[in-house]
Amino acid sequence: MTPDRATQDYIGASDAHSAHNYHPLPVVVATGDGAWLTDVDGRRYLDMLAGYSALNFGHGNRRLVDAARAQLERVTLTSRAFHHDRFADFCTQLAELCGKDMVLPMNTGAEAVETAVKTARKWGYRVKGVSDGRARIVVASDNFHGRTTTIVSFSTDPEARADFGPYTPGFDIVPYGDLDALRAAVTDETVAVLLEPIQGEAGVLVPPAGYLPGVRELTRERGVLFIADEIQSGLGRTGRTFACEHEGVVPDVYVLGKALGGGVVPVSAVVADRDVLGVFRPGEHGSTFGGNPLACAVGLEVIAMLRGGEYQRRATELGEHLHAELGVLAGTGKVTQVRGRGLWAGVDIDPSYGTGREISEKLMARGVLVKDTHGSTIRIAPPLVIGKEDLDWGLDQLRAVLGA
Ligand code: IF1
Repeated sequence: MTPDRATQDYIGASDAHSAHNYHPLPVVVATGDGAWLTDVDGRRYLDMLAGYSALNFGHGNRRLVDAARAQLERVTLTSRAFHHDRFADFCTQLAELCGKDMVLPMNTGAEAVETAVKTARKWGYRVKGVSDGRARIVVASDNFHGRTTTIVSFSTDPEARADFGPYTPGFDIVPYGDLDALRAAVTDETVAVLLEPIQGEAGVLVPPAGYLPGVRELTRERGVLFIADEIQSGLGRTGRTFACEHEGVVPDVYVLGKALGGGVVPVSAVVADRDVLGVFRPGEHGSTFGGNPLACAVGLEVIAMLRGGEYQRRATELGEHLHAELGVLAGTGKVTQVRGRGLWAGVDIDPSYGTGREISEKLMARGVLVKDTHGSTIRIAPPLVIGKEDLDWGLDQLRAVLGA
């Protein structure tokens, strides 16, 4: 595929003076509206990635843009040195959405995961009574929790981890979905189990039924915090507010990000009860931007939208349709496996059709944007506002690429 002039110029300019820590598809987006993007050459694309679920409510969502604009005209940043008048509502309403007592707002997902790690350690020393410096956290293989030096220390992906040591100690890695392995890894010095309720980067991996309830029971028995990284799985994507809900599980700590900022600003948070988040005293943790007025205004609108349940319903209904259609493709053998929940799918393509990257490029040529992950897997996660006809059109393009 040969991108035309404007696209080529943009990509050349981008490559010249930016670090090459990404290899984006050769599309240069200029504008967005709902589930659709338009590039600098005027071509339209259906966005079936939605910023890895940061754009659950679509591009240019009217309610979110209006909330942001109104707050832009008032005040955008105070730092936490002063109070501001959107903070209390944001924390109260997010805590209520999660059924918890307290919120600690940050900005990116990785910062929220770091915050959860610090919370668990401090809770371990001050509440559980673990000896100083001994706290351990159990995590899963093939996890993705972000890119800080501590977080990549417990990654099992060489690409994410190699050459970034020395690594932060204190983490034990067990196979995802294996309750016996988890049970064997928990000791009296374990302060937390940190998991994605559905693993995103691993290929939208749903754990075996009963796993999350098993983790809940085990952590409760052993006096260990269950931290659910719902940064990607949460806030409507799977058809529920939280992916944990599908298994009737309530973790001790929710880690949220992505869609919490409505695709407008980075907003993340750790949400837990007072016996956990109450461990922090002034000066022990924070961020210049965390909980800023603009972030709170947008986050408040996101929470209000989730409270209605309409997006969760759409994710359930469209998700059933998506998975039914992908199931038919799987029947042909051109797709070897489909995983996921709600409007979220990891689709393993028969490798004879090419790598995930090659399939993504072919879809792009037909006006559909997705992102590959390991091998010949593509993930499908359109904005929850996508129309059924548009979703069907996107699936038609996938069928066409596979000659089905
Ligand atoms: C990139 C993956 C998705 C996450 C979970 C924390 C974070 C993420 C469950 C950190 C971030 C992103 C980051 C993005 C690609 C993307 C991703 F392929 F890398 F794994 F979505 F599947 N917990 N996920 O999924 O959040 O600090 O980025 O705000 O390019 O690194 P962040």
